[in-house]
Amino acid sequence: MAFADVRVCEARIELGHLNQALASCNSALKTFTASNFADETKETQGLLARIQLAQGHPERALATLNVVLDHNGDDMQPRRVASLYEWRASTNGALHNYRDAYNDLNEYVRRYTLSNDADRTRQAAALRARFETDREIERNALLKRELDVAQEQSQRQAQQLRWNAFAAASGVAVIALLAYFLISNLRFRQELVRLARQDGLTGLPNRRRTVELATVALESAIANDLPLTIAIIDMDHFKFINDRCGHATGDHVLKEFSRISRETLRDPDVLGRWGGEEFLLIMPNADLEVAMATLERLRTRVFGIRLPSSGAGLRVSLSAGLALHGKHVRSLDEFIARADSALYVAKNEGRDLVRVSDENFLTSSGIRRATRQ
Ligand code: GH3
Ligand code: MG
Ligand code: MG
Repeated sequence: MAFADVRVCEARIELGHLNQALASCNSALKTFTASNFADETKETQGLLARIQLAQGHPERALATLNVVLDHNGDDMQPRRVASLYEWRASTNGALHNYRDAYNDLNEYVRRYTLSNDADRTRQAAALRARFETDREIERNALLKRELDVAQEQSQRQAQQLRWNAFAAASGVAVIALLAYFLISNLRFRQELVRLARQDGLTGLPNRRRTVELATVALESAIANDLPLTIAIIDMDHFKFINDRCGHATGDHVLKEFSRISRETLRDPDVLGRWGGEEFLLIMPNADLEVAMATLERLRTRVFGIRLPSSGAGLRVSLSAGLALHGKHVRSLDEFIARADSALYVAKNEGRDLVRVSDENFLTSSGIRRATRQ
């Protein structure tokens, strides 16, 4: 209420309603004084001085203003002080105290400038603060936008990484699958090749493979002018062994023979299953003497193959026909045929024998001796 009274008082002074203004200011002054509102009290007293001056009591007005400005206005808000000096200048002017009036007017101008400067500084500071705030807000918005973009980018990268990992894993899986198929296929092919070349019972090269190996051996012997001897080996009375001891025993004998051959033969020698209980032995770089010795070793070892009790009185033996490569051999077939005919002789002469094809026999005295023994 007191604050309203002050404003009303001020308005009434402006309108020239001095008595009413006086009533409002006195009412306000009473409240401010009672409440110890020093600043407001002095402002109200300043207004009372204006009323006193307007009512033609400059001495009272001066006394009042002197009280208000007892600390040169240093105990008041600066913006209120300038106008107090202005009124005191007017009061002093009315009292013809021109010197004091002049001083007050100077003080008024100084205070006014000071308060104006302070206001401007305050406004500038407020403006600067607002700018700073706006700039901070803008920077925050920018940072947020950058953060959003970075987040979006990292999400995209994570997604891309997931895709890459998935693609790499799929690639690895496909490669592993392909490798598996490739290896399986390779193994399957190797197995097929093995089956196509190997005899299932004895593990020896089968007839087809034996022909290939014999062909290579013959070509090499011709090309390098080296000796080559072959032998057709046939189990004696094998049908009889089968009949007496059973087919399984016959199989066992054939497998035993292939095992013995592996232990007995020289490195370059190759034994192939020619068919049934017949075998073709290829002996590269072996003349008839070496070949005879090899056959003799085989023959002796085979003789030691044991048969079950059902075969009591039976012995495993072999007969063999030998042929040595020479001028008279024109083809592998002919070569084998010569060995075959020597085998025929061995069978005819009583079995468990090694015989040499005619031409070779005639040309080798050493063999003559060997076969006689
Ligand atoms: P020879 O002394 O005249 O050669 O008489 P042999 O009984 O050995 O000859 P033959 O040709 O009359 O009989 C060969 C026998 O070999 C007949 C066949 O059943 C047997 N045979 C052929 N292949 C196999 C085989 O893989 N396993 C067994 N157990 N027997 C076989
Ligand atoms: Mg036979
Ligand atoms: Mg036989």
